[in-house]
Amino acid sequence: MIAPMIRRLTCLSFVLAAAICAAAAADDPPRPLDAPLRADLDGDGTAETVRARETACFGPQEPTPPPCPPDGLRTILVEVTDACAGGERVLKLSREMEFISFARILDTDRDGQRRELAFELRAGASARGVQAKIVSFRPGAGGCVAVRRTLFSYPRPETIGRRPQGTSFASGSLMIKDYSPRYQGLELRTGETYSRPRDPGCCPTFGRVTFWRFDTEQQRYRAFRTKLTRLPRPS
Ligand SMILES: [Ca+2]
Ligand SMILES: [Ca+2]
Repeated sequence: MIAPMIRRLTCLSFVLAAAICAAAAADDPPRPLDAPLRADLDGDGTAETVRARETACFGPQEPTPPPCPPDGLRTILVEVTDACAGGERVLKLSREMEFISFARILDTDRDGQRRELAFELRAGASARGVQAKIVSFRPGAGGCVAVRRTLFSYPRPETIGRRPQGTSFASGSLMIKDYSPRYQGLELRTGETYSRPRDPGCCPTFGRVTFWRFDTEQQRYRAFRTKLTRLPRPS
């Protein structure tokens, strides 16, 4: 009498768990670039496509070629495609990474045209690997989209702050917002951490936050505020 009841309860909890899992999967918000972005990035009157291209899928077995299952681990890169010159031009814009934190088309250079592509990708078990960029475009040969300039690339020696002596860059991130009323348009915020050789992986010793504004005369980002702090030790 007890055993069938336990069995029924067990089955019921499996059914509930499956239902909850299915509901959770259905409710998962779409990831950035699950749907490609379309915009006239080079200003030639026709739209280009910004997409994430899967390069490999990782499961319990050997890596498999894409398409990857929707909730699985994968490597991806960001590219822009343009139907032009009787074919398709593909511009690869990032390294192979594992997650996309954001991909947005913005007017970051304040010329009144929303045509710059900003994105951030991450990689690694704790997503410590980072590559972020803001790219502007122009029409290139054969009417195909080409990179005009990379307006910001992170992390690079010129975009990470001065490291405290004896430390190395641990991780960082880029955010874009109208942070400062002193400057027109959008500003950037980079936040990064620096580790000492004996810091545990969880806990770098220092952090730095830097804000950047776009200098329209020089056509480049300039840091206008930066602050280094010593991070609290884990208890
Ligand atoms: Ca175009
Ligand atoms: Ca613009």
